[in-house]
Amino acid sequence: MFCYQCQETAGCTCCTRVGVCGKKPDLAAMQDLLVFVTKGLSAVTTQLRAEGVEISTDINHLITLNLFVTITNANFDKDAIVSRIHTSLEVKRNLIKQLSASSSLPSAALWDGTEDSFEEKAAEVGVLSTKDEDIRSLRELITYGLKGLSAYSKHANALLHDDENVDAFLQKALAATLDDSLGAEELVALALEVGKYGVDGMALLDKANTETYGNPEITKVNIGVRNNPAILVSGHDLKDLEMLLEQTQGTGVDVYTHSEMLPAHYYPAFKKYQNFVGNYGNAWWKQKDEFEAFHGPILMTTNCIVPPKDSYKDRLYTTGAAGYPGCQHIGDISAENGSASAVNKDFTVIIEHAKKCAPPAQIEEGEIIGGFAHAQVLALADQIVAAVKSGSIKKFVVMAGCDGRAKSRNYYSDFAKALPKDTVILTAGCAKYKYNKLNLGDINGIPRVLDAGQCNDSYSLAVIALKLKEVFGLDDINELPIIYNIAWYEQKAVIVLLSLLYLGVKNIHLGPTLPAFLSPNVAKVLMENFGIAGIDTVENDMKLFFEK
Ligand code: SF4
Ligand code: SF3
Repeated sequence: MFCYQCQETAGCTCCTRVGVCGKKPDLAAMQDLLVFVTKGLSAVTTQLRAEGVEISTDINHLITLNLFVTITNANFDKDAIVSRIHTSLEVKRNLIKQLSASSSLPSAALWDGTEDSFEEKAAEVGVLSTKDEDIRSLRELITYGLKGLSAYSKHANALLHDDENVDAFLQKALAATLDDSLGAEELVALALEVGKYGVDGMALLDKANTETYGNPEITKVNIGVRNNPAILVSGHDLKDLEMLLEQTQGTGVDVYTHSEMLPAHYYPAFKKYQNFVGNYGNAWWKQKDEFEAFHGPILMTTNCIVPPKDSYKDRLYTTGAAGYPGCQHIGDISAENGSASAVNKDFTVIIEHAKKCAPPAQIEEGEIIGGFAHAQVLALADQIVAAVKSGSIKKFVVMAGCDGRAKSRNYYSDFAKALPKDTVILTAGCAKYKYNKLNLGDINGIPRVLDAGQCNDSYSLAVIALKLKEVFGLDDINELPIIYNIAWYEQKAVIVLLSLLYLGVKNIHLGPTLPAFLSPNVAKVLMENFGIAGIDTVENDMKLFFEK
């Protein structure tokens, strides 16, 4: 195996024997093959579109879900991946028949095979099949960005919001990674275009979320527990949470959020559920201890799964893109019926399981505050602008992104603590858990940590920045008093990064390490053209940001 798609890749280089995330070589091989087949399928759909043929939303969704299941620690179930390869090959076979000519298709589009050939083919088509280090780096940068975009599209699709332009681009860009005629310059341009569609994809999800559940608003979220049996919901899919909350009404079972599901509490629509108690635990990587202490069943709606301990494995359920062998997967009943109607899932088995479990053990108590997505922040714009003009707020620090296991990530807690008291942190994603319980205080009533929501809500931070640029009458977003110090882990952070670059944001600091998939030359292009940089010690970075 060869995988270097996430920040925790072995030795900051690549995982070759087993993934640090727990991915085994046989699973890695099938994921490589699924990506290859999906690229081939995308070359076919792209050519069909060029011939004027409409591609169904079912096929668009198949492609995005194929990419989503290969995101770091989303799906460890090899059988589920193999089954998606079969489905994709079948769909591709049927689509090729509709083409006027298939002669110009790349070999990935033409490849077909039975299951006994999958392993052999997988060995030929992994990351290293692109020999040139820079072309490989750019192709992977694009592919990882598209994986992130797929995840966000999938969540919007679950709320019946689709954007054919985003899907058509996603497939065109995937197909372009197979095109040997594209050189480094063209691929750099394509990576930025991925960022453009990243903005569109996040805007689509923002529209889907806010039209369905209302605009996030300032909310205090309980981090303690009650004395009822309960279900813990993790991941990013709000539709899954909504269905579970509906189905738990009157059952005596409470529901808690975990990690990236925390921001669900900020949406008005979820506040009506009396059994929606609060948030339990921290970022994904602490789940081994926290899931054990929770006592009840856990529903993983997306990444990030840590291979479970035996002590709670029977309590771990997956749905959507998530999967783990031996853990029950809750499917979409509407999809099984072959209809493209609204997602429908039956969580009875989890609810019944919860009833037999002890209430969660309390691991924390108190409240945390959040809900500072664009509408809420813009409602406070006058107060914020006044604070900037009076000098009470000197700088904003965007610290969005992911959290992770690496000890070096303590940098982010220390950095937050060391920030001058006249700075405000703008955050989104699970990176916040490094500092959202530090009680950093407020500035004239404005909390010093403004949490917009999930990683996709980084879109909100961009909207806020663009609004501030307008209010202050600036020509360039980079003239704003905003520092970007972003933590990354998996591929959703890649689409967020490409989106920020597309919006013209310069001098983003990325840590705790730069991506291993950036070759020295590609890293140099990003540094020279966009001022991308890594992080140093907290002390040196404080000097860099505040003593200039
Ligand atoms: Fe390694 Fe990350 Fe790939 Fe897992 S996803 S195998 S940890 S690089
Ligand atoms: Fe976190 Fe996985 Fe990225 Fe959505 S939950 S930010 S790491």
